[in-house]
Amino acid sequence: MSGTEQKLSLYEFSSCPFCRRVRSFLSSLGEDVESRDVSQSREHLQDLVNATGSQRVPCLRIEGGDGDVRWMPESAHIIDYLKDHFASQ
Ligand SMILES: N[C@@H](CCC(=O)N[C@@H](CS)C(=O)NCC(=O)O)C(=O)O
Repeated sequence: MSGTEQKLSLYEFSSCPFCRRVRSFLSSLGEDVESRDVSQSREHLQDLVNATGSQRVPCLRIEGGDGDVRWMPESAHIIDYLKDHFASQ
């Protein structure tokens, strides 16, 4: 990821079509965002549930340079965010 102070992680699992949509969009941008597969890691799943109150994926975790953390569910919202975020670089 270039030119940003934000650290992005995508909570997802491979057979989820909404997750695949986000992944595919990231690929089209040529961006490499850390994947946190909730079907492979109990810790990632627990972090997601603790933060959002739900197991629903995809969910984008956005950590700002100041350590502030936001959690963004909904594939359409994530894609809009990625468009804005990467288009501005
Ligand atoms: N409208 C959501 C749908 C996401 C969704 O339904 N994800 C499924 C997996 S494909 C899920 O996490 N289901 C478990 C749950 O909702 O707790 C989006 O576009 O992101």
